[in-house]
Amino acid sequence: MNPTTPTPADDASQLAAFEARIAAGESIEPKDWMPERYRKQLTRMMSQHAHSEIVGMLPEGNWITRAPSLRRKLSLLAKVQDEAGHGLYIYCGTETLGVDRTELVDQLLDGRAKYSSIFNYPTLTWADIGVIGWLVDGAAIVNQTVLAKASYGPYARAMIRICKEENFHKRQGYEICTVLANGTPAQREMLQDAVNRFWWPSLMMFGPSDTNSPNSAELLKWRVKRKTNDELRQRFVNLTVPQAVALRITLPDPDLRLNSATGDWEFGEIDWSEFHAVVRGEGPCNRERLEARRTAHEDGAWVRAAATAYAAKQQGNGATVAA
Ligand code: FAQ
Repeated sequence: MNPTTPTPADDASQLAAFEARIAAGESIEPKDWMPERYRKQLTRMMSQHAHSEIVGMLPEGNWITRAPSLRRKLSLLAKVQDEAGHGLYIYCGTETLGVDRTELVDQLLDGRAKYSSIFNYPTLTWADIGVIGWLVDGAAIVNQTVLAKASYGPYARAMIRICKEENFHKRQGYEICTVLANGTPAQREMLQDAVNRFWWPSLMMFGPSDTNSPNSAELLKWRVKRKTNDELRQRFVNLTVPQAVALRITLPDPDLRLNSATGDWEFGEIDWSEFHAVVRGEGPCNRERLEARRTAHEDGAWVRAAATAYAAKQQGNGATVAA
């Protein structure tokens, strides 16, 4: 046997030591030993997350040229730019697991990779921009605040930084909603329509119900996830209902009611057939989103070529390549 090949006994003891570290709340770092499944699960989840941030620029990017004032345009530009930064940051984190970013981007562009279902819905009015900040960033914060305690160090640290920016995004979105809610009847109507369209897709961001979530058990065992999909979804609903009440906006769910015994806002059944259709690529904008990413990738080829040539030239000169 090759002396570097771990024996089954080595594997078992390495696995036990790894799981003891997780149980003790230690952070796993890139050079630490980790089971192949842990590496695979993290690569899957982190790359999907990075793709979501990048594709997530498109629905809001659609409104940059049509923002109703210079102030709104500046903050929307900054927000969309932040999402690009989050995507690149998480791609870097994924690379610490030994995978090449080019391969991850290829998986996105040829349709093999998943990204969040929410970004396959269109942004039809300016109110959608407020509602995305309020609900979509709001949901992302609920999910990512918990991921900031994930067992994999680079991912957890990325989440801490990203959540700070997402909080700002949520506030700018909610502020847009507040202005519309206190505006003309037409503005209130536009806001209500946006909430009607984005409420259920926002709940779907948390993934399938716990009884139908094949990855959860492993991710919870290894403390990548610290809460289940349904627990986070419920937390989001509990936090959001009072915010809708403050806006005097109706959430489009006749079954929504407070359970005074548990303190939870109980909600109606999610349309899982819609969720699965969007994840399969059959949502209203899946095709358009991928097409936009492919075009952007092709248009950016000269930038990648120039950066590579510049790096090679600097190395040839013995100079340090700028990060
Ligand atoms: N859309 O077994 P589970 C943002 C897939 S960032 C599409 O429960 P898991 C910031 C799932 O991948 C939003 N696919 O999976 C922003 C799996 O497929 P696979 C993204 C979904 O991993 C704001 C299958 O279903 N955030 O919004 C979705 O345990 C504004 C079975 O599901 C993250 O990625 C979905 N909604 O739990 C940007 C956070 N849900 O790979 C711009 C990190 C599930 O087995 C503007 N990720 N699937 O073929 C997570 O927390 C988890 O991965 C979940 C899914 C909770 C998303």
